[in-house]
Amino acid sequence: MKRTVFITGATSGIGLACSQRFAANGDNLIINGRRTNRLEELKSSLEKQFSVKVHISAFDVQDKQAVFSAIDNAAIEFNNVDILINNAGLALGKDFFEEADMDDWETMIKTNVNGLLYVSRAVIPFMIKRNKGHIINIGSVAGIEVYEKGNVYCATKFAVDAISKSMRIDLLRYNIKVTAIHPGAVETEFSLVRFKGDAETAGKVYEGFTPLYANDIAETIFFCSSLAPAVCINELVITPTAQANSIYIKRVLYKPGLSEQGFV
Ligand code: NDP
Ligand code: 8X3
Repeated sequence: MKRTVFITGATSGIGLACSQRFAANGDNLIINGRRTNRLEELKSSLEKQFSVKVHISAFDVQDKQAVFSAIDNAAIEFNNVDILINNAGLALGKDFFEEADMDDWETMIKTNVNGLLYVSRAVIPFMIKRNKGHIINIGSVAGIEVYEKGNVYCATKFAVDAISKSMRIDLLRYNIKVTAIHPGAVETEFSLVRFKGDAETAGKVYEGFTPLYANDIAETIFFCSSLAPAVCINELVITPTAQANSIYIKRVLYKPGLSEQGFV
């Protein structure tokens, strides 16, 4: 059956892969992000390829007013929303607590926590009206164990975990499913954003092991969204086989200057 799926952060990485996976299933989409050129290209390619309807809802999730006015002004599209994928998010910097840039902290909190809250509050009334819906929040292994220099990024993902758990309780009476997906290392634009365009440092994050790719997460999210109405996956942690948790990754490094093999 065709569903309507609202995906935040659809211009790249996991959100982009979800857009492609759900469209391939024949689902109609509402896609969000700030880079409107990418949203327009995505809309036109998905509509052409899969004959689905794609509505663009471009806004910055940090901006409460923009979130509510974009969603309220497109009530016709949002009326039918079956699945909300709260994916928009980012890390900025990886620094010791006392050295980290406090503007980076604020941007992460405003995006990963406030943004998820605003979007959810704007969309949930449409689900309540239909007495059904599925909210899928993208957390992280960083929201399960903290790691050195992860401080505030980890805190935002711990918040996503807590918000998901409390949404699940509070929305029980409306028959709304809440799933939290906690990925490990996924090679996307995530590290390029985190290291502010430094491609060499970003590349090192995925060196010496096979990471997850955005499609792996999209496939997992799609699976969670396709179960019987009475079945909900509450939480799911997914890592590369070479990653045990947010701290331990088995890397085999052969590069000059990184000649030792083994765990890093
Ligand atoms: P990408 O950088 O590839 O994608 C991030 C997406 O979020 C982009 O589409 C970006 O769109 C959007 N976004 C960022 N800030 C905002 C904003 N203020 N308003 C609207 N959209 C925004 O990274 P990933 O795909 O890897 O990340 C997706 C989610 O997965 C994030 O929540 C991340 O924390 C989480 N995650 C990622 C992991 C990884 O290893 N990659 C592991 C665990 C979790 P635009 O710039 O156009 O606004
Ligand atoms: C992204 C994964 O380990 O870089 O959430 O924090 S990690």
